[in-house]
Amino acid sequence: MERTFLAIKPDGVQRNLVGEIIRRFESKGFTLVGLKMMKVSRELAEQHYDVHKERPFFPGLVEFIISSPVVAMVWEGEGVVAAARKIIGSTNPLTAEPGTIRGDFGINVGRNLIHGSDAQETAQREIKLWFKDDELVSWEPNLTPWLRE
Ligand code: IDP
Ligand code: MG
Repeated sequence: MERTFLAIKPDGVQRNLVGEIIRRFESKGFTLVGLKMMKVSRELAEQHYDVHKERPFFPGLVEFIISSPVVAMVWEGEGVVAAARKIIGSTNPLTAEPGTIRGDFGINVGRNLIHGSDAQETAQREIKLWFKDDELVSWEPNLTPWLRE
């Protein structure tokens, strides 16, 4: 089953949006299979954002991610990678569609509340980077017949 990696960034945690953000993926019908609150090490932050290491915003981004706790999650469901990106909204919250997390709660690209894997291969890499196998829980929600035919 398809899985994606999501992380509520320090601004989402500090602004008390953890419940609101999780609620959106829960009520959509996706399945939570991993969840932990953590302070991110510099090494993990740098590995996670490795593709952006040459970009001018990289140092500030790493400092921000390690500045305060994040909530790391793995969600499961058919099509969850692309659907989660839609629920999150585009990178700049100022122009992100209303109804998305970033569109509803943010105004600045450096404070865009949540990370979501951008493709299935990225999701696999990020899940491995952030979670040990035994931190992920495979389970069958009783709701399944009411969510899909
Ligand atoms: P994404 O989070 O929507 O996938 P990416 O382009 O992968 O966006 O960038 C990763 C993160 O880097 C963004 O979520 C944002 O926090 C930060 N970022 C991207 N572009 C800028 C920028 O121009 N200024 C400041 N921070 C940026
Ligand atoms: Mg990205």
